[in-house]
Amino acid sequence: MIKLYHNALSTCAQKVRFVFAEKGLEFDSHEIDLLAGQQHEEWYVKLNPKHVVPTIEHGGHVLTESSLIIQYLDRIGDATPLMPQDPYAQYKVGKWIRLIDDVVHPAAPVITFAIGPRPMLLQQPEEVREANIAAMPNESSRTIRRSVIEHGVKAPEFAGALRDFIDMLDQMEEALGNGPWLVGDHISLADASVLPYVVRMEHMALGRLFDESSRPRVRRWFNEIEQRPTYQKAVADWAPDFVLDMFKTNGEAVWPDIEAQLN
Ligand SMILES: N[C@@H](CCC(=O)N[C@@H](CS)C(=O)NCC(=O)O)C(=O)O
Repeated sequence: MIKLYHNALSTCAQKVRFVFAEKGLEFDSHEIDLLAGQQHEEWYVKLNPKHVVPTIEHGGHVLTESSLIIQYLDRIGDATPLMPQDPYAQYKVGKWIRLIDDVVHPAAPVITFAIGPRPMLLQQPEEVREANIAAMPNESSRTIRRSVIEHGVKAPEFAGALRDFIDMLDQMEEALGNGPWLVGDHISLADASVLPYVVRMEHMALGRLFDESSRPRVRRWFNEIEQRPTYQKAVADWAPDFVLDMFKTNGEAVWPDIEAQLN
């Protein structure tokens, strides 16, 4: 059994759990409480020196980096391959994976922490919040985290992060003009890679950026994925209602400020 260290709402963990489900693979679940700072505990850092989830343990090996993990799962699982056979289609899947790793994922904590958990974090005693941020190993991530928690969607980093998410939606809208999935006729690792970031927008009340009138192909793609039992099992079932309600309320509250940045 593969051991998975993950977090219910982490984008990279959603991606990996979705591929587990699509490949019909099971995992032995070890949840890491990111808001409580469990990712910084010594035993976990030995497994994942970047202090992040997800991590898997399989066959005596420790594997990190969600994009590499999903490719590994695709190779070891028996179900229909999520990487197409055609070399050019493989290249296109690789480009989506790179877009997520290089551009969209780095923007995700900005979007998330400026909106969803921000009011809750502002209620924590400052020393608790600061201790958690201080334990993050990357200096620029610490600076950004402090800024978005302090200034919310008015933080200087927010507009650029939002633009990165919107560019992703535009690229999806264009790609989905060729068929129901991002690459080829079947769901692939490209769809799995992008999915959590679309989900994140939906959770933060940003779903209006891909509704039937703004980006109808992305909306239909998302509707299609939401109906898959694998989505239910890997993403929806892990998201606690009270957290989703909190994110949505906080997202609605800041929507006017976000909308102002779009014009
Ligand atoms: N490149 C890594 C990034 C993983 C990552 O950033 N994980 C986030 C959750 S989505 C995390 O664990 N953050 C820890 C923190 O916020 O302190 C991967 O793809 O696995």
